[in-house]
Amino acid sequence: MSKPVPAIRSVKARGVVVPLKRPVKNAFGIIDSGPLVLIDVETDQGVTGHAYIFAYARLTIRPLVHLIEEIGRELTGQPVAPYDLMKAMDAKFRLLGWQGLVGMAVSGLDMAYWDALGQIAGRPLAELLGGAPRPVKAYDSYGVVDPVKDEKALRHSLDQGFKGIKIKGGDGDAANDERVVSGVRALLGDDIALMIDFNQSLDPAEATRRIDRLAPYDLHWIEEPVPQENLLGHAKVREMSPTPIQAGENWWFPRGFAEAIAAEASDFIMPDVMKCGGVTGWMQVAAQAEAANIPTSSHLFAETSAHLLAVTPTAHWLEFLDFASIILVHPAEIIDGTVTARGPGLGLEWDETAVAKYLV
Ligand code: SMN
Ligand code: MG
Repeated sequence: MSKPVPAIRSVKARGVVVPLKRPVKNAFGIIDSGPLVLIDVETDQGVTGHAYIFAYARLTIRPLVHLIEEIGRELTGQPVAPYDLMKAMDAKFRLLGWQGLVGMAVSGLDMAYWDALGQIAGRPLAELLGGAPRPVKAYDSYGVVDPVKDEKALRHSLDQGFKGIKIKGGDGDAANDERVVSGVRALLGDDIALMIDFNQSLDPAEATRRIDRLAPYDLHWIEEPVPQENLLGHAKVREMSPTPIQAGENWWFPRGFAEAIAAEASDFIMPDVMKCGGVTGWMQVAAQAEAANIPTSSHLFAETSAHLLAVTPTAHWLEFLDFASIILVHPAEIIDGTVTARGPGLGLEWDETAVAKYLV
């Protein structure tokens, strides 16, 4: 006889705002601290599943904590079964819609469920999903940079073995983009992948103009040139672009990717595990990406994404943009420009002293 499925005892959520080593300036403003929500799913097997989500702003921490705990109250006593959780949440939020804070809460719960299952099995998530942890090629993700002021930091990234660097564009005019890209390219040399992220700040015509101007600098990808919901706009820009287009951090759940892929919006995709439906949603996105032959990278969440990219057939790059290290006992480690997933589960253990310090 098989063992009973573990059940939920309680769901707790806490908000923290952590300091960042490097603020992330983008086309619309600056992220100068890390507003996170930590999720703890206690099971009846003596194990508590952990996951964190990124609230984007201080303002959304409390609503997210509330959503997670209120949804969690209804889950108490039910099995730790992520697939069933997703089915139940789809039904629960069908009329409301689950994009936005609700989707972030649901995806976070899914991640914590998987973490609990991994801990109970005593195995890393990548193994539960049929693979094994392996070194995943990572790029160091910057905000807006100045090739002169940030030279030391960029050189440090190279010393860490990163073979890719992402910077932000669109916070000034096209000439400024070119000044920054040419300066950074000169500093990195020809063999490092250099990506630029416009964070949805351009219209299709302007995006095409700027991308043409940046063509001599051999960019690896152009990210979110136009608003994320403008799939046709992405497709138009892509058609004209000499450089591959990257997008996906703001597409919601596997359905969002199905629509984007059908629209031929992007050469590459980079699902965000907190917006694509957690681990369960990611695997469904990865299957679509394989079928459509689309290189797949991650957005934020290096610790969890290292597990997922290890079992993603078209795995491309892991984004390293560190928000959580400071509250983790075992932060993601960069070894020769790669990150290897750690278990058991997602490998997330809270440093409670740090959590107490940054709790809001
Ligand atoms: C980004 C999004 C949200 C927070 C930080 C950075 C950015 C990226 O779009 O691709 O990393
Ligand atoms: Mg981005």
